[in-house]
Amino acid sequence: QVPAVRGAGVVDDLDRGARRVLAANWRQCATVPAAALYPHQWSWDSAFIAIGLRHLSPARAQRELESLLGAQWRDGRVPHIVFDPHVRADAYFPGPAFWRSGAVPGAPGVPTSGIVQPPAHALAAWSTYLTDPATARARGFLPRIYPRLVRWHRYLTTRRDLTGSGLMSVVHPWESGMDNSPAWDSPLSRVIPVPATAFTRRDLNHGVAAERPTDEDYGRYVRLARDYRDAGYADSLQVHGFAVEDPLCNALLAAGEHALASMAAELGRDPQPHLAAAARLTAALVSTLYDPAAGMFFPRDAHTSHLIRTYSVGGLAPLVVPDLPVAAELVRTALSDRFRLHEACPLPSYDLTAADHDPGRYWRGPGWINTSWLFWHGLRLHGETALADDLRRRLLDRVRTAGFREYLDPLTGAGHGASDFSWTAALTLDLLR
Ligand code: 9WN
Repeated sequence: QVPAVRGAGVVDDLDRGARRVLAANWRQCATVPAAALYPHQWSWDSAFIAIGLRHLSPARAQRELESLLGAQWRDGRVPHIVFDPHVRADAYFPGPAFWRSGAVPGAPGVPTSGIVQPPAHALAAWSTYLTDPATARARGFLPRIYPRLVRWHRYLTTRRDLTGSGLMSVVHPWESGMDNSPAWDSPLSRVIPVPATAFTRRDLNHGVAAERPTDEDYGRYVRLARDYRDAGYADSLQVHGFAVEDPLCNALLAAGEHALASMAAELGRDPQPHLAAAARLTAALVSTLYDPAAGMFFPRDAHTSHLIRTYSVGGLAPLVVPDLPVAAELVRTALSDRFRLHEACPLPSYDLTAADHDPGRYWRGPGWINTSWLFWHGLRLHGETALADDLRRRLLDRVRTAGFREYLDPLTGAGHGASDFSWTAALTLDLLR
């Protein structure tokens, strides 16, 4: 039964609507983020999708994560895209022919990209387990997933610690999950774009140019990905023209170590190494990326060691870290004019007071449900129940009015980007619980 949808996308029954989206976007063993624009499996999308799917079908949520982790490389990296070989080669750029994972020793049989995305997976796996431990035990979910998650985190904390700070670096804007965030403008300015004639974008077949990254952005993305590929996906500052210690990724790693500790205890193993890793990451996050005067976390350029003082929603993400010593300060910043937590919804991806805030263009202003969900999760974790409940109510209202869009204008609520976007539907299901 398709729920009644009126006008621009009003959804009368959020629960049924979300289930419809997730059913339509399911492919054998994983969910695509959006049928036309993103027709393969994406890494951090699958983590958020599992968080919603667990209410619908715990077994399917487990399969979502197992299929992604099944494409893990021998060095521990979990690729940002696992390609569906049945999908037309020209459906998405850059596709398997660009990444050439098949030529890399230690890459899986299925074609994948060679870069990563924010590590939300341990958090998702533990939440999935907790929803239905009996099904998880019957399927052997934890024994299967835990060792892979451990190797994934080890890759990030060792090979991706490019400066010795104890923090991981992202080496491509796509790795941050916030591709064209203004936070990347300064480190990207050193990267010479390949000419737009050297590649064919496919995203513009399905998305409006004014809501997507520019051709110049893409020229830089292609340059960085090509250089990484041609270096055999080796990790070192010499190889990476762009390398940034990102608060969002490092916060998810720290929160993920707490989740791994719970999994270890459940499996009868010692949780202590994970708790120690979480404490180390939290300390490094605060001492290296937190600016007390601003009450904000900023990314750090690994090449120059300078903080990038741009207010992006990624700098609020450390609220997901249990025991974060500066949680109250971060909530204050979210309530300030830059993010207007009390009224803007979803939480803007970028500073509302910045002259170049663009409420319709991707990660340069619009609000996204996943980063808002992370902040909501963090508010609950730190005892900010009233703020959390208020944010949850307003997020659901926004989705009810705009539909399951990819991103929304944080002040008007107008929908942008893809429709029937999977993590919007999945996280709506979670917020409804
Ligand atoms: C590149 C799938 C992904 C999300 C990212 C979002 C967007 C891809 C693209 O879509 O990125 O990975 O083609 O623009 O920025 O966060 O995971 O939904």
